[in-house]
Amino acid sequence: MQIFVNTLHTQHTGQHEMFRGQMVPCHEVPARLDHVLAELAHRPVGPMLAPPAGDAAFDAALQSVLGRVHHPGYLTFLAQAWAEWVALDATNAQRDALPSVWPLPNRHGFSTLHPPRNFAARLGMYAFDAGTPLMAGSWAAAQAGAACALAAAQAVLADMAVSQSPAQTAATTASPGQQAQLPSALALTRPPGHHAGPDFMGGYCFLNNAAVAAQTLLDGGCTRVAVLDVDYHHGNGTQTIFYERADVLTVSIHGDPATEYPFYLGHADEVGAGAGEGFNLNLPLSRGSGADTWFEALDTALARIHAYQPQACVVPLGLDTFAGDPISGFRLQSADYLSMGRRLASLNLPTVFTFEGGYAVAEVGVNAVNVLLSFVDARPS
Ligand code: Q9C
Ligand code: ZN
Repeated sequence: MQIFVNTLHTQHTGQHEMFRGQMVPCHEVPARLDHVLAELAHRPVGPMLAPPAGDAAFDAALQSVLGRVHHPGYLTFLAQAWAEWVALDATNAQRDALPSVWPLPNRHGFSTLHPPRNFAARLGMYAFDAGTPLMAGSWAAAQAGAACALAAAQAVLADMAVSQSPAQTAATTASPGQQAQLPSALALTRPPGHHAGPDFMGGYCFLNNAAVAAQTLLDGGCTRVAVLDVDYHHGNGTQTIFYERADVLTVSIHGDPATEYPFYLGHADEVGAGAGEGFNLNLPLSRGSGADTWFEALDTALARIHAYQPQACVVPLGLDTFAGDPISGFRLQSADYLSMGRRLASLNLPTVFTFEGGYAVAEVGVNAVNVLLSFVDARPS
């Protein structure tokens, strides 16, 4: 497994998030990624790499894929947001930007003829919560993270040689006698991405790294890509990006949005729309669910993905299903992540992982590496 590390991740270090009426220290902290790196140093899973620096073709590919996943107005806003925030008031340089006002499009509406000029009003239009602080380095860190997702997908594509013959690759992986080539890669990055939609940030996410990986796999010759989101929270951003498309099957196992963040999306009856009808599967589980329930849902997810016959898979890997997670409600134990890696490997697909949630900081490294190491150990090399 090739691991692309976002070396700029500490440029995004939030101070506070709004939680139950107070500002509390951020859960999504740089130490999370440091713990994964420390565990990988003890239990290596593959080479530690960086996306190509200063490579014009790579930079062009990054701008191109970001433009296919996100709206241009949103990307421009993100690129300029910090400068606008500081221009409002020089003392803002000491504070993270957070929204505190939102339009209610389904209730009172707002005039699309008069989009607001005010920065706080525009921040509210692009952000769905007050838990995703934006600071001086957020855009640089998020872009460098998306670059890791792009590089990870490109690395997998290179080893698939999918542009020659996707069908051949799929056939080869299925034949038992042969040593099939099953590349995998990880975008080891923060801030995370799966809550970021075409034109919205939230849930600690700005750019959707999993969507960047999926779109890159399609652009590289795959015709069908599956996304299997195992984070505790529904992947509302990824679902929204691909909701009307049949070339990406989005599957998410998560806390029931009736009680769990992000609340407004992630129900079982959301199956996709238009050309995408039938290509979204949500598997919401009650808060408090343990490994038995979770792995039953995983079997359902794997069966649906198998039926779709994708050429590649993207796994937004959140470790906040852990029993000790401070903001989540499932009850997986560290050993369960070994089983998770083995079960994911059983798909026998070229796979890109993106690092998402997981806020039991001391344990997130062990749990992440348990998935990754058991995944690679279960596959031909
Ligand atoms: N009472 C990810 O895991 N706050 N984002 C939840 C719960 C936001 C999680 C508050 C959680 C966002 C990538
Ligand atoms: Zn999460």
